[in-house]
Amino acid sequence: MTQYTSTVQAGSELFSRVERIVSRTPVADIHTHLYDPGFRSLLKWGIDELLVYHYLVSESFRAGPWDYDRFWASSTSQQAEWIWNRLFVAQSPLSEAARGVITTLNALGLDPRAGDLAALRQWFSLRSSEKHVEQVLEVAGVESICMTNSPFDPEETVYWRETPRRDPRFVGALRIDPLLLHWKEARTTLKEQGYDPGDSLNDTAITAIRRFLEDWTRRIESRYCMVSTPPDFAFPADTDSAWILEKAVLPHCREHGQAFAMMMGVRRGVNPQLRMAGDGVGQADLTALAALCRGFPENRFLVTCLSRECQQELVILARKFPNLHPFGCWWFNNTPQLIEETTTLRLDLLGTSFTFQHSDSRVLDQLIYKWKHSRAVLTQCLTRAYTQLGGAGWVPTDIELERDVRRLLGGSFDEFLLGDRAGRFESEVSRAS
Ligand code: RAT
Ligand code: ZN
Repeated sequence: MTQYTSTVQAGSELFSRVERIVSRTPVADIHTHLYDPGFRSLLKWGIDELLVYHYLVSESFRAGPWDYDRFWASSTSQQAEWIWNRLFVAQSPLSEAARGVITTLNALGLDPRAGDLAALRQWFSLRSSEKHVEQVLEVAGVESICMTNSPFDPEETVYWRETPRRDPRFVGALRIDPLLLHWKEARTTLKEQGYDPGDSLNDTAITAIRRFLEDWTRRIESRYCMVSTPPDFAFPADTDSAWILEKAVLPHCREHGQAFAMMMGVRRGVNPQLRMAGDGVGQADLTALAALCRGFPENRFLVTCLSRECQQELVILARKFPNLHPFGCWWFNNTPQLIEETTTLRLDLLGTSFTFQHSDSRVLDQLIYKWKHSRAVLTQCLTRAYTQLGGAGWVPTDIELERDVRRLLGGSFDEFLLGDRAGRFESEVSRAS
């Protein structure tokens, strides 16, 4: 009985220590759709952008009669108004994405219940984007942000041609979905950009693809190369995708020190009428991932899975392959319940050798809620884990807590990308002796 009481007391003291450290440790957000402010209108922020987030678009279509065509023909501010009325006026904003808007507004000092949408719009309209970026990063506790940079997106490539002034906190990451998933379309883009791959997928094409990847990797100073894959993605396989991956992408990654990120299990266009909001989920075949990790030990794979059913298999594969690094609770997994489940599983089986979360923010202000909500769950998961460790006879110091939290919020990712885990271990051992 005495022991039980003291464990509970230690637990609440521990909770406060963990909470303090988790809340003040800066985050490296390793996957977002945000842009460096130098890309001007590509960086989205403000109340209307928050409201037309595609997670909320799909929810708003559930809240009453719908007319897809009318919605898409409307302006952003009309769409925002429609979503506001449906999800925030006609009902309580209980879903994760709707609650996120409330968390964000409150953290910015705005009362979402006090005024109407017009008052919120007025507040945002008086801000400069520079000041807003500073405030949001400060409030969110985010120190660096990986973008998603697609050489296949004409809106984005225009900016790269201008060599924009770069903010070092916004880091490049090369996104290559069309190259691996839609070779015929990708071939046209390569050709237009002066990398003629010819008509068949042969050595000439591979040389052109590698030049294309090399140039873009340099231009955007890419931190890693990434793709999202459908549930039926297979490797090895007699497909264009498997061929390009093996002959061009993986050698490119090895040669240029790029990890290869795979976001597995997205079923695009389940309801095309919803456009970007119409994507769904399917269970990925992780035997493909195992084959990649086994067959290409010199490549490093950063992986997140969209279906809940894949999470345990991913973690177990990571135990088998040091060249595999699980990251984040992606998209439909970014809910408190699933973050808690996934993170507990990862802590139990991997310690701190994974990246706890990425925000996937598309609107700058979302950094605030995504990280506030995720940090709350991390605090719970870690408190439980350290309480169990305490029960085994190991009470962590603040320095140890800080080290572990830093690793989960970006440190492990850095180590994985640098591949310096062995080096660090050796230097730590020699320092200690
Ligand atoms: O979470 C999202 O916003 C999705 O639409 C996707 O962008 C996904 O994160 C992806 O990068 O494919
Ligand atoms: Zn994304």
